[in-house]
Amino acid sequence: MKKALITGITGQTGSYLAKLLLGKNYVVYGIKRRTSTINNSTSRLEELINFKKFYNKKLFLFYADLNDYYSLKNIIDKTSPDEIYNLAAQSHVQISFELAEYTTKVNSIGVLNLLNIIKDKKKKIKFYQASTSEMFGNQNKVPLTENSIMDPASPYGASKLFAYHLVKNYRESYNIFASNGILFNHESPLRGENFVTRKITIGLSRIYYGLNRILELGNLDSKRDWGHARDYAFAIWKILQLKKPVDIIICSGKNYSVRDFLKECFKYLKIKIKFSGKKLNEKIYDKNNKLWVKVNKKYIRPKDIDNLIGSAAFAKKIIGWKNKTSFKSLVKEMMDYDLNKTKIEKNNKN
Ligand code: NAP
Ligand code: G4F
Repeated sequence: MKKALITGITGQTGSYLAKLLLGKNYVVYGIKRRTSTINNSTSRLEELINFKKFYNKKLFLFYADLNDYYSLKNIIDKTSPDEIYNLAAQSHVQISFELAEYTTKVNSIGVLNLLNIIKDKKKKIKFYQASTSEMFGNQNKVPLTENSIMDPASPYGASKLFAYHLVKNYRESYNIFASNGILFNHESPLRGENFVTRKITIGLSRIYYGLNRILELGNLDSKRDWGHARDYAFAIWKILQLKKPVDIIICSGKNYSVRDFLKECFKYLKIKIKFSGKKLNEKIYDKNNKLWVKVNKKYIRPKDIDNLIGSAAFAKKIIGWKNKTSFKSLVKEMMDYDLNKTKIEKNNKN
């Protein structure tokens, strides 16, 4: 029975990965952070924690932090994993402009801590690093490949690029099995509520049921290559099953703007809309002139990436992976989930 340690197990992709590995009969260890509200921190793992009969003996959570070297070493010594998936990060790009030092400490030095522990172990541990398309920044030549120039546009992107290079350097210097999965945006009903897709599906659901009045967003023109976190968790696992470490892009190969995402959600709701104004004055109304969405400069970043789109050709060749969930199905699944959740909340209020 294989043993895996997942950092970031309480996050979106970590929870999908945990479920996948438990289904493959792994023993799964995860780290969680101390929070003032105990249940909130593990809410995405509720299904796995509550399904005791099946998973109880195979899922174990420990308190640790990427910036607490001793806590990480202690857990790795105790559990002796075969594979470590490092998904923990301060993962919000806009917030990284405000928390630049903290983001760098977690996303860069945290990775260094893990690599140093692995380097000193006798046991060969396979290491996965959650690298990102944000490392590329604004590039004219698209689709982006593993050989594209990397020139990040945020403290988050820079912190992840530092970690990406550390992974390559430790692999080459100390012969450890360490891979970078360069993942493009992946979403789901478990996506953090302040990332744009989930903010939209929650925001529109709440306006639909009369619980909120308006949704405020930032840059509607930027394009992202969006996939489903469940599909991407599968790719992450496949990357660590290879015989040799790699640096590899995982993406859908298609991109859409934030405005396209909004349009698809309104289409799902069967609400006809019209756009008015430009840039900071842009607004979206329905046919009864009810205002649903407006741009607020608060959500515009000091610097943004306009156009992210990747090529999944190398992933197809090396791990036989191809994106499964279409943009339309992704929107549908997220809207179904948030509309249903909001409906229950509304009924409980009445
Ligand atoms: P997420 O939902 O924000 O989850 C981040 C996880 O990291 C959470 O479990 C969080 O714990 C944990 N964490 C944060 N700071 C930590 C620290 N100092 N010590 C230990 N744990 C810490 O992110 P995600 O969407 O699942 O993404 C997973 C990883 O992939 C991240 O590294 C992200 O940067 C990277 N990535 C994501 C995407 C994407 O589109 N989703 C694309 C490329 C790369 P709490 O639950 O306590 O906050
Ligand atoms: O949903 P986002 O915050 O995701 P972003 O910045 O692309 O980062 C995500 O994907 C990366 C992979 O490329 C990950 F590495 C990272 O951890 C994270 O998961 O923003 C997407 C786009 C941006 O251009 C942003 O300016 O949506 C635009 N946007 C417009 N209004 C907004 C909003 N983003 C957020 N979060 N909130 C808004 O109100």
